[in-house]
Amino acid sequence: MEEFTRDTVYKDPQKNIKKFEFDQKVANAFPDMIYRSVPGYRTIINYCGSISSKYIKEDSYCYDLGCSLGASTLSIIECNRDTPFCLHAVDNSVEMIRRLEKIVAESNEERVICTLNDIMKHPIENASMVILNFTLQFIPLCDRQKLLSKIHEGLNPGGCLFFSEKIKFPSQKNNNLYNDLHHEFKRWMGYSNLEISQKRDSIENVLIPESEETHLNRLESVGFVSIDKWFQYLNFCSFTALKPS
Ligand code: GEK
Repeated sequence: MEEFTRDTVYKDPQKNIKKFEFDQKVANAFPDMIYRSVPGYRTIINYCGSISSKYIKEDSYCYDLGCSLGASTLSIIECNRDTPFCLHAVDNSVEMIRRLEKIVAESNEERVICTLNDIMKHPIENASMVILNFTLQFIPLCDRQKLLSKIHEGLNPGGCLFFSEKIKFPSQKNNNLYNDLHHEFKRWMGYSNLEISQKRDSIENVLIPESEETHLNRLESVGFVSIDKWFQYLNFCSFTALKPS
């Protein structure tokens, strides 16, 4: 069994805060880190599984893009026990994908294929469902349209994109308010002010949030329909969007 630790990555004062990376330290603490940092994370993961069972079709592919340690992947597998399909879990962090490979091997699940790859380069085809859970925010702004267009192209008619992001609010006032509330959430989850501020400095310009309006316009512009926000907790949202049948 893989052993994961409590997130102490930013616990001690750091002289030079290095740019956030999905490295060994982060991968070892990732389940705890994301649970204590993303409001509503467990709900999103659980519903990702439930919603997938409405869309995943026999003999099709599902893609979990930026899968990390496979929380969405495993939720989907659990909710589609009897469906013969194949799930491609893709991440460009070697530390994440190696750990996920071990988890999948230990579960004897043959429907999951783990691939170390940049999602910009990964082919998408015959897809009944694509998951982008908190991944687009790490893709350079100039590539986001191209990625969504590729996902739309690779989805079968009626296929579903399940998409979750940290969002930015259009007004600076609201943005500051929700950032403060998010930091309060992290304090409730046991992070110190030092941990919160060091993580914030490290992830700035690495995680680039956009407004809900920007996301909706982009999804629409590449051809998605029935774009619905099914969940929001502070500045964290989750959407479903369909390729027309
Ligand atoms: C979850 N979805 O638990 N190609 C492939 N992977 C990438 C790329 C890229 N270009 N850029 C970033 N990643 C997961 C959580 S975490 C979100 C996703 C977070 C990967 C990166 O290595 C990391 O594993 C993941 O996207 C983002 O539901 O940490 O806030």
